[in-house]
Amino acid sequence: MLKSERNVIKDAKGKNIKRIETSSNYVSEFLLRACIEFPNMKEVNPFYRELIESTIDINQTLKALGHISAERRIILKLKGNAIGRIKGLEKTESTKAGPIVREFYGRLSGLVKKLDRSIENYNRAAKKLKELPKVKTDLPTAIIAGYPNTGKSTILGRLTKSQPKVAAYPFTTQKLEIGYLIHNYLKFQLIDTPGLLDRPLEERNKIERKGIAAFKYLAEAIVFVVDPTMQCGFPLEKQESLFREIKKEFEGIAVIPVINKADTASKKEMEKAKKAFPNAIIEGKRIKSGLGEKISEVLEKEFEEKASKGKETRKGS
Ligand SMILES: Nc1nc2c(ncn2[C@@H]2O[C@H](COP(=O)(O)OP(=O)(O)OP(=O)(O)O)[C@@H](O)[C@H]2O)c(=O)[nH]1
Ligand SMILES: [Mg+2]
Repeated sequence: MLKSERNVIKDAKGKNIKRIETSSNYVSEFLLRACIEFPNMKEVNPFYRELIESTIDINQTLKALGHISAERRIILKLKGNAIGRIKGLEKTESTKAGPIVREFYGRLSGLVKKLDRSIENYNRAAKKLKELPKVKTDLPTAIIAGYPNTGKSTILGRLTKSQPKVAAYPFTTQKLEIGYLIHNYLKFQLIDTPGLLDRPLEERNKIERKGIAAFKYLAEAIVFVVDPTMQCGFPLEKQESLFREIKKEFEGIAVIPVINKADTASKKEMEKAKKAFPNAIIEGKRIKSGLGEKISEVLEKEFEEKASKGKETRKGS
């Protein structure tokens, strides 16, 4: 056989091996990415773990991932096998390379087809995970609660300098608003939760309650905003009962009551509110209430206590 003939055969083998490598690498890398991208549930921050568990069907997703990873291994095996067979072809058998490639393509596409359902399930879960809010799990955090129109967003704006970041949250049509409070060179995270902690929990379904409970793992404190003027449309008694409910739900987490709109409330309204919320901070337009300092103080204390007790680390992701 001439040298040029030998090169042609070698070239043909190389080309066929390349075809197998290209197709199988494309598929197996795609599958590998799915396996790597999905968070390890044992390591994920408990706040996100709660959210993930209430947002996606975790068993179905893990099953899909198991399937994907097993099929990926089979693809790698098939690839090695097909390439080995081509490499082992005698010079006289060069025409057999084409059928080996075609057989490989056939099995690859059969495997991919079998994965359809799992990939679909995985993609659905991955899309939902991408939509989870991006909050900082390593900062001392307070969440703002209270009936609608009590002034939660206004307070967040007053306490934090820059425009709040917005983040979607499952279980509510509204978005979380996240601001950062700097005090004594320390940074604290404040989260306004419109549509979440603004009405009795009994009005929530199970999944929504799980989404609300997730905040137990994130927050060191809850700032509960009260409107004494009733401009918000909710009588003080209702606000008191929501306050009690939130305290119970978030047992062990500091709750800071704030009587807002003190600039416009009547003396009588203020007295009634102070009686109902004796330790509340008095807040309002152009009122120097020291609310920012109070929140920072509480958050710092709670954060340090938790760290020194070595309690289940809620922080860190
Ligand atoms: N006079 C007075 N009005 C206030 C004060 N804080 C808020 N408001 C007004 O109260 C209304 C509601 O304020 P928001 O900050 O939007 O209330 P919210 O609690 O975020 O409302 P939702 O997002 O619907 O739950 C607005 O018209 C504000 O201007 C205050 O301290 N004094
Ligand atoms: Mg608001």
